[in-house]
Amino acid sequence: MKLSDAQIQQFYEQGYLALPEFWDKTEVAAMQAEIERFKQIGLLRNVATDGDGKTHSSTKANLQLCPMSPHSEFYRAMPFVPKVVETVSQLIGDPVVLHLDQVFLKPGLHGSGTNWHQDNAYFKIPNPLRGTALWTAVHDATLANGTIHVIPGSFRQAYEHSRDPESDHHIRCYPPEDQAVPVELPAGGVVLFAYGTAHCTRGNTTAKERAGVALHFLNADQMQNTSGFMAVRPYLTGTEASGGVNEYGVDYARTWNHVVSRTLEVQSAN
Ligand SMILES: O=C(O)CCC(=O)C(=O)O
Repeated sequence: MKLSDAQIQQFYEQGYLALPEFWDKTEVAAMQAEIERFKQIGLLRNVATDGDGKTHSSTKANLQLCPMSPHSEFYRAMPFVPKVVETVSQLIGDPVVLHLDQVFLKPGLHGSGTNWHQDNAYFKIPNPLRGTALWTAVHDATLANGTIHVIPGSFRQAYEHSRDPESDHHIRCYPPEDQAVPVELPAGGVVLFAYGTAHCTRGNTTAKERAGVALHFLNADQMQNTSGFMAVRPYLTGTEASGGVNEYGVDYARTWNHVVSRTLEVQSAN
């Protein structure tokens, strides 16, 4: 997707950019179907705790799968989609490398949020604007169901992080919450936020579940010393990019529409 100069400037100055119309209805249906399959086969893990960072909560649920790509052709293919690659490349520059993929699902009424953090507290890249998440609202993401919140401009400061007692493995920070901006999105909308941008999600107070899929990308010049969450880190632009052929033997950049159709067919047959 070609971005305007104003959109690129917004990312550089505020550290985030929302694109409410990104994925179409069929793509969103396939995302939902694949997450339903994850649920059915028990791949989503509740990372919410009772507040001691260890004992899993009996009343709250923050269901996570990280990474998704080893379990799903659909999510393996998603980062290679040309509109993803073009959008990310305009914000962090080439060569773009996929760093991580994950999903969080908040069940209705007892879905809990993911506390404030900067992704760069995990990833530690030298320039926190040269890595970005692309967070997709798999269902409509609203204030009531705890959509993502960001703190504009927060990439300029690295906040201190400590163990998050409400999660069994996350860390969190305590940024100035009065500066937080909620990003409401229709299903299929995305928000890109730099690795340095402080963000969180809130609890889901509605009866319907809500999922968010995050793909994380960095510029290859930032790769040294980054922690290795994924065994495979495909190049998405530059001379080493192959649309997925080098890593998976499939040109996902060209066959995305087939992957989407196949995903929907498999789920409707079950
Ligand atoms: O969707 C969520 O709950 C959190 C997503 C997130 O924090 C991230 O991708 O870094």
